Amino acid sequence: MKKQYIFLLISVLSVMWSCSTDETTVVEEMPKAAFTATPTNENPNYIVLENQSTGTNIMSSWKFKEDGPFVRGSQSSDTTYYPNEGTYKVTLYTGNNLGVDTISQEIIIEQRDPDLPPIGGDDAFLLLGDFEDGEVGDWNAWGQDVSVVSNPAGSAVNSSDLVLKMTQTEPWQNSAVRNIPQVTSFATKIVVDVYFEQEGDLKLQIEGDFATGYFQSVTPGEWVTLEYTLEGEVDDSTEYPWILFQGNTSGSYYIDNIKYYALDIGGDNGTVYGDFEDEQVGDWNAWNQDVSVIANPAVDAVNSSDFVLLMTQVDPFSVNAVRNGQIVGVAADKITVDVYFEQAGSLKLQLESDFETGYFLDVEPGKWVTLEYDLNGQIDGSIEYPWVVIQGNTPGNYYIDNITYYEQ
Ligand SMILES: [Ca+2]
Ligand SMILES: [Ca+2]
Repeated sequence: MKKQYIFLLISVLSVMWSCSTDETTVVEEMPKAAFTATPTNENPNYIVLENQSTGTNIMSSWKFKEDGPFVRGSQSSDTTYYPNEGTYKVTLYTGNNLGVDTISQEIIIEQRDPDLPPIGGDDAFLLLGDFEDGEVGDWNAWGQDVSVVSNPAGSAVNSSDLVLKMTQTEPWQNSAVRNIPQVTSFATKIVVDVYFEQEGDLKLQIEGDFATGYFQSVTPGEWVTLEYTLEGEVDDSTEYPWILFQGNTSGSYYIDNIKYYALDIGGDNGTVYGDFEDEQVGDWNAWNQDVSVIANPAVDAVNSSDFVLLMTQVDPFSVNAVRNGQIVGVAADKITVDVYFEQAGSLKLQLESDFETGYFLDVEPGKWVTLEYDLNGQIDGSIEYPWVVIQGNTPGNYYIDNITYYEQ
């Protein structure tokens, strides 16, 4: 893979330089790659790279990480951004029609960018249900005897007003099920408060297969907090169609404060549904259009990542990024998308099946911008939202990245 990149780079460079060679004999100087790397004063996670290469008619490309893509560099300075601590190998490739020279430096980043929210910390969870609005919300996907009631036994563990009740006299009778696929390999745990009238176990099941599941025994007559550890349990190639709780108890049971913890959830609770760093289109080409993952065409502070999703198009709306499945719930706050347009236009986000619907935001071309689609109060629990469709009303190609869903 790496060799192919280098071969491609050299081929492209030779074609470009052979075009500029003229008949007169010019004394040409071999390319010599050189650069300095200095953190900015404002933020040490931003590194200024001064290109000090020499040679005749040189062109330069960077790799900001050992396994990163080639990024076209300027002959003066470029800035790169490393949000996380670590050691990164930066390589500069400088070439002309006499050849290519390379030089590398290791950059040590001492700490995660302090301006970013913490990753995977104790506050980094998605609240999937606290029922304080009096609504069952997404939690009764199977239409069973599930309702929101007053907390039967307020205590230090759960002092909140409202909780979800499964009314039953036989084990397994009524389940709380949410069909939204939120479980990914980034998941670390699901935490839930539970109150059993009679002894039994609470099962958490995230796979489609009913033979699977995690059981924990519950002491009756008081609220207890259960932690289901999911670290290393979630496999990207398996589907996780729901989050399902079942009580193996002959009495009614109550649950509340369902929290989903994952390494990709920041302090502001966003869940990333596409960053393309694995170089895979993944779920984002449900309509088999001209959608591919490529190296970031314009690394900057807004989007410093290596890989992005490209929609190759010449007509507005001709190529869409589509992911099937309901992502948004009634607690939706917003979806944010980083987007790069070659030509001016607007980006449409469509969640309903009806093509008359959708949210349009204008996009300034030639740079990465972060768009925020405000969904607060826009999601109706009785409507189906079968997909996330992203369409560019621009005559040029467009690129998207970091598609993130936030709940309130
Ligand atoms: Ca509650
Ligand atoms: Ca990316």
